[in-house]
Amino acid sequence: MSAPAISVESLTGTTSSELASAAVKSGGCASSSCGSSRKPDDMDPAIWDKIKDHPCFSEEAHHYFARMHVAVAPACNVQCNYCNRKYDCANESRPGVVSEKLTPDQALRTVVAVANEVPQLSVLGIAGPGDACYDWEKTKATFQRVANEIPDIRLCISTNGLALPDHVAELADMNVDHVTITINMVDPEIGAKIYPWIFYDHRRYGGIEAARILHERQMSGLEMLSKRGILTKINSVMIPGVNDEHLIEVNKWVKERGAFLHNVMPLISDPAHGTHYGLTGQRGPHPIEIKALQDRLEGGAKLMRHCRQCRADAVGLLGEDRGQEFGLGRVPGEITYDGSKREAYRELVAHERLDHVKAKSDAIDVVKAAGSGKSLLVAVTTKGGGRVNEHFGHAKEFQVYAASPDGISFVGHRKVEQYCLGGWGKDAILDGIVAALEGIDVVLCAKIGNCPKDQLAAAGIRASDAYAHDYIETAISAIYAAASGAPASAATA
Ligand code: CLF
Ligand code: SF4
Repeated sequence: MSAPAISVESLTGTTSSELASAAVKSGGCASSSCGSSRKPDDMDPAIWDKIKDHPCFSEEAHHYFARMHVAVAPACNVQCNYCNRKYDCANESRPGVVSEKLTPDQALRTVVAVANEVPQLSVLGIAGPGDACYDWEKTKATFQRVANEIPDIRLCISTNGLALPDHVAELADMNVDHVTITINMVDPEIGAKIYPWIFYDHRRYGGIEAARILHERQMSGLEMLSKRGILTKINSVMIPGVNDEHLIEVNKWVKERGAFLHNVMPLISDPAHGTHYGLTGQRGPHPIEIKALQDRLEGGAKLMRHCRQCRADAVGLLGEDRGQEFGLGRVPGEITYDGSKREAYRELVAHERLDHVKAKSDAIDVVKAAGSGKSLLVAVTTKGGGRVNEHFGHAKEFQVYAASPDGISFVGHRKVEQYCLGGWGKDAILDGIVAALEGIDVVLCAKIGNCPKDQLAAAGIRASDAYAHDYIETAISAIYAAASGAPASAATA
């Protein structure tokens, strides 16, 4: 599958008329009959409509659509042992200081500035640095202002669940149709090891009583959301020796209560962050332990595997963070929403996604037809659009896919430091990348130099830029078929 003359990957930074023209050249059209991408055949159309442009709720959508978070809700009613209030909410975010806390008016200006410049923007999330439901008035004021200005943006919150039942009706009234609840336990005895205290109904509770109240409120909030048809994702922080085995029970409970997705995230416990767990030596899980748990959870509540544990002020596609480009100092005091870039982008993406769905299906057929019992782990560099389109030296993460007789599936990502800065690659960084790619069989990227290619080869990893700008699955199928000794025609079908 060759790349179109103008592709989704190249759209950021173009003008709205260039975007519209790109849509026409690549076969997109402005009529509503071809304006939405094909839904998976086994999915309720109403659910597909809710997730098809949400980068967290749909793995496929994360290739095309971006989220932004606004840090408007700093207050919290729970203390988690993995959180230091100086940092972002670790429920939903990688610990790291939020650059700026915003008022609802400042948040509105920032969202408009991003929507005018980032055509992929589809979701506004409030995910810390505190709790979106506890700091409710600021959450509500922000959503009301933004929905008024940009009616088609999706609204999304992340919460610890303690104050959630008090606000489900208002969330529904405001058309918030995606909610994340962090649920780390369904047994208060385990909860007492995670939460030293909560603040509820005007007083502070500790120990098992605190965990019991939190658990009851979480379950009640989840059931209320499910009854109203609001899609709920459950985030669980995996804490080895505390709740790792227990998350199997959590998965069952949330599935029974209608959760749409379950996202198991690794505990981050760097002592430098000053959290209780960090300071007491509680370790986080190794990637292999997370994968093993996810594999055991298959068949339960559907799993999310593409989470990036993003910051509470993150902006952009998952895995990238453009928040610094839109700091308050860079946003005009007065700004008007111009939706033309987003509209043109959506037209182009609607066409591109149809093409991608077909290419992916063909690629899976090629892998199955290869008649091989082999499994390959393939790491891909991409900057979006579902294509192999990032240079090895520019990558800050690799997306990892498994190809096997069952087909091709996304299994996760590996973060790395950018190798090439200012035209030069750094040896120490390359060593780190090779270590991060342990277990990978093949690296696919848009361009790679001889030096990194040789070093990868010495570590037993083959690297190729022969599939630059192809769809990821198409490239993987060709590699898989070739490795299986399938005929060249099958490999390039
Ligand atoms: Fe933000 Fe969370 Fe909404 Fe997404 S993030 S509030 S659901 S819009 Fe997404 Fe980021 Fe993972 Fe969260 S990748 S940390 S799951
Ligand atoms: Fe920190 Fe979030 Fe836990 Fe509150 S809910 S203590 S902000 S991790």
